[in-house]
Amino acid sequence: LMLGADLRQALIRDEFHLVFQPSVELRSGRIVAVEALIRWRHPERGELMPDEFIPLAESLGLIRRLDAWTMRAVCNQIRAWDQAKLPPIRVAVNASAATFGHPGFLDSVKQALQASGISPKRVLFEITESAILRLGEATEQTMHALHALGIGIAIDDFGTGYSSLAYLKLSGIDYLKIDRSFVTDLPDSANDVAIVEAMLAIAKSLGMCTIAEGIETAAQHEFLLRAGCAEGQGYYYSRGLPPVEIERMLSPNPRHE
Ligand code: G
Ligand code: G
Ligand code: MN
Ligand code: NA
Repeated sequence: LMLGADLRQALIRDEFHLVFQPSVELRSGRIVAVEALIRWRHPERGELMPDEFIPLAESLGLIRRLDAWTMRAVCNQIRAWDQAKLPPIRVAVNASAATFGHPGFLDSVKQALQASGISPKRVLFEITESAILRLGEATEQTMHALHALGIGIAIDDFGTGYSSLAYLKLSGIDYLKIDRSFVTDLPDSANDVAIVEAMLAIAKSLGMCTIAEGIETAAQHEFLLRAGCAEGQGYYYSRGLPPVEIERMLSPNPRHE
């Protein structure tokens, strides 16, 4: 309850910042994207993680303002990286169901893009399958419109939503992000091997790109590479990093320490 009052203040006092977790092309090891992950620098409690305040923001009706903050911050970051002449990587943005399903969402996205002057192709929205299921018909239109703008759409935590696969027929889905619960026990678990191979096959036949989450070991990386997964994210490559660290990793002439 205390934290809820602080959250309203935090939006005014601008206590949030983003870290960026690299997404690596498995074949080449190149960073092709980053996922923006919000953090709250609480004046007394220190750095808070999203699971400590996103559910609160959702229940207090503050999530749209928080997600709008993230979107603006991401657009500004992309512009800054462009001005610094870094390679044009994609930046993935997590959006809650309430944000994605709101009638004003599309306009707010367009506005953020226009204000920053960045290309829509640089932005990818991550939405969970449970969120898609909760939202129904309006979601299809939103996804279609975002896709038409050139913005990418990823299904986050794929396989964990207790949902049917029917929503995969919706147009506009570009990426499936295989949830880390299926990656953790690779390659030893025969069940997870079978499930992940089936997910990769579905994605391939539907023309979607694949990203595996939570890769922590070389063995997991090797398995996913051989199985045909396109990209990977996880502590094996990097945790979420502040912008300067991303700049250092992407810089064409890295200064070695
Ligand atoms: O590393 P981490 O604890 O940051 O991420 C936890 C979860 O928080 C992720 O699954 C992600 O979906 C969610 N998350 C991170 N940043 C944002 C954000 O800006 N908005 C929303 N709605 N969710 C976020
Ligand atoms: O959006 P999403 O729910 O996927 O958010 C990613 C979350 O997963 C973040 O909390 C991030 O810190 C966490 N994460 C990223 N890479 C790894 C990893 O390799 N292992 C584990 N255990 N967690 C990870
Ligand atoms: Mn995500
Ligand atoms: Na995820």
